[in-house]
Amino acid sequence: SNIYEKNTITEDGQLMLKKAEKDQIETVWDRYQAQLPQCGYCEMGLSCRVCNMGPCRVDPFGEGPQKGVCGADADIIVARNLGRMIAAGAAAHSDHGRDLVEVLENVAEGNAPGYAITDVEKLKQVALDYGINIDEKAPLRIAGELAHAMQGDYGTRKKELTLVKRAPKKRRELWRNAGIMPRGIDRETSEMMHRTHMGVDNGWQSLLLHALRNALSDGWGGSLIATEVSDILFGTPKPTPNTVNIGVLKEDEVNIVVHGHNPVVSEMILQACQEPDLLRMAKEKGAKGINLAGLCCTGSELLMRHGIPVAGNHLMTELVIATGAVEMMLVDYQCIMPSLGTVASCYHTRMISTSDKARFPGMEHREFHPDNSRELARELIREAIENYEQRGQVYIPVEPVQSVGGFSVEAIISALGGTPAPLLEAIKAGKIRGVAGVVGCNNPKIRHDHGHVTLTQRLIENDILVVDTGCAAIATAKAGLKMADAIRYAGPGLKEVCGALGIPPVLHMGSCVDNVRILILASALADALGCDISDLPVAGSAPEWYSEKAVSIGTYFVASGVYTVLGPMPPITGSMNVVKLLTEGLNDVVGAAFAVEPDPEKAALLIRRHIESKRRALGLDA
Ligand code: NFS
Ligand code: SF4
Repeated sequence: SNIYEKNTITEDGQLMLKKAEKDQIETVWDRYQAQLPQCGYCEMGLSCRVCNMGPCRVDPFGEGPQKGVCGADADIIVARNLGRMIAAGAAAHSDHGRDLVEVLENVAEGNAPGYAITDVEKLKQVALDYGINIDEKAPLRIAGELAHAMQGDYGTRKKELTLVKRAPKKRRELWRNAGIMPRGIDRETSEMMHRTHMGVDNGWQSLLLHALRNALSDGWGGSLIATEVSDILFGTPKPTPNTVNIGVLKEDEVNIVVHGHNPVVSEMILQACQEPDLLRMAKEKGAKGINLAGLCCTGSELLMRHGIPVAGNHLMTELVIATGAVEMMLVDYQCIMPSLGTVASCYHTRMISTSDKARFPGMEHREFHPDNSRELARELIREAIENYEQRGQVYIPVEPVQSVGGFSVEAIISALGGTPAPLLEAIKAGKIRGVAGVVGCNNPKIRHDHGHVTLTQRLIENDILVVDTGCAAIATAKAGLKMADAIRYAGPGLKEVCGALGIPPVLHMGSCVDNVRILILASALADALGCDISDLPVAGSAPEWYSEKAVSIGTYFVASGVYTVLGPMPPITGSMNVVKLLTEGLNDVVGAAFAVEPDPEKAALLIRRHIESKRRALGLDA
């Protein structure tokens, strides 16, 4: 096999890599090769840059120094480094959530033209969760009070985050008893930064326990707020057909691509793309229309709510530009490679950064705020249309793949006829053995999409329903596992159930903040069975993860009671104490633990074994 096939399983990826090579475009895979061999100390988590007596490293072979200048040993250094990864991931999700709360507040005050309350039912329901009296109040007034109450969750006033009430009762008691109940979203992240300062928390166990609490403040706090407020503002997703891969770009239309995470920008771009005067302008310039496509999680946000096509996931973001077909790419924040501006400089593509907190070389900065979004989006689309004339040769080598997305918990429950009971019955009867979440990123250390697709195939073949999010969800969609007739890839039981419901065996549940939808689904199943999440035949996995956000997600899954298998090894092998706690000891603390298995075939076996053992413990196959 050639180098292209070694890097990615996808046809569009392979063909685009060839094109990029011809165009002399440097990609993420080239830079990864140039970094090899990567630092062994850092790979094991044994280097520390926390203070300026360092940097320090601990020798894993026991010959060189075993302590940093301050006296920290391998256990402390590894635990501190992992804690800081989780803090960064939780901060990213939660700050994204905060931006949505600010838009909600601006909508309530009438300062956000173009934004509105789209799902009033959900607004009311979340407001009730916050203890807000909604009687005879106008939606905008409720929205204002809800935004204010959510801001309280970010701070120090609370003893417990409001939305943990959606977790099963047993789980909340467990968190209280273990001392890991999240109190404030920013508080837990800030405390993690404090604890990992030199000379504060030097107990590797207490550091890791706080890391669980910090991750829970993301899953049951910042991310959950991000998802709920996105649904309130832009609508709760319903099953919608869509198309995926690089073939969604159109040769004869103005192609506009949104990349990043926050729907606050991409939703406004979508509105502008649909405006008749701009469509007319595109036609005057000789284009057949305006084609909006997404990348990564903001792509999944638009796909979930509007069926907007997605051109690719994380490792495809440079290659999308190399088609020469993109008039404009707009980015907000997170997972946007700082190389994109350089790639775009070889084509006519205009690169626009939109967030006050995220700048990139080779991009033009045009800042979006709730009060100027609508106007700015129109202005930028006009400029993108102007740019159509500058196009050179275009290379779009594949046809798009059909898929179905939009499976919010509400949509799943409604597909089931209003209650989770039919899903439970299918699980009890053994037609569906269990449910697995396949989530997370791409990483050039793993053949692109191979982990996601192979693992998902093995699971559905064995009657395990797969729910996915983020770049994993885009991978399985591209592989055809979400086509209307994808049940042919499923085992007999899963095929029967999904066939009857008219759903694919792999359900796209959204972006990475939407992993909380999986938590809510698991809680609904646990409540219906009268058990805890850790008793359920469910599992999680992140076969190709790369980001700090993914570490936070994996950790809040485990802390919520979900056994989670990671593909790439996190930087912890320098401390066997930390490795053992995370892979075994946590079972005694939270009833779940991590496993690490880069081979998706083997990871599928681990998950199947886990699901079968949970079934036995519940007495399901007696
Ligand atoms: Ni999630 Fe989305 Fe993708 Fe990974 Fe990045 S885009 S938030 S972090 S790479 S899945
Ligand atoms: Fe070195 Fe300790 Fe400072 Fe880390 S905190 S850099 S181990 S002296």
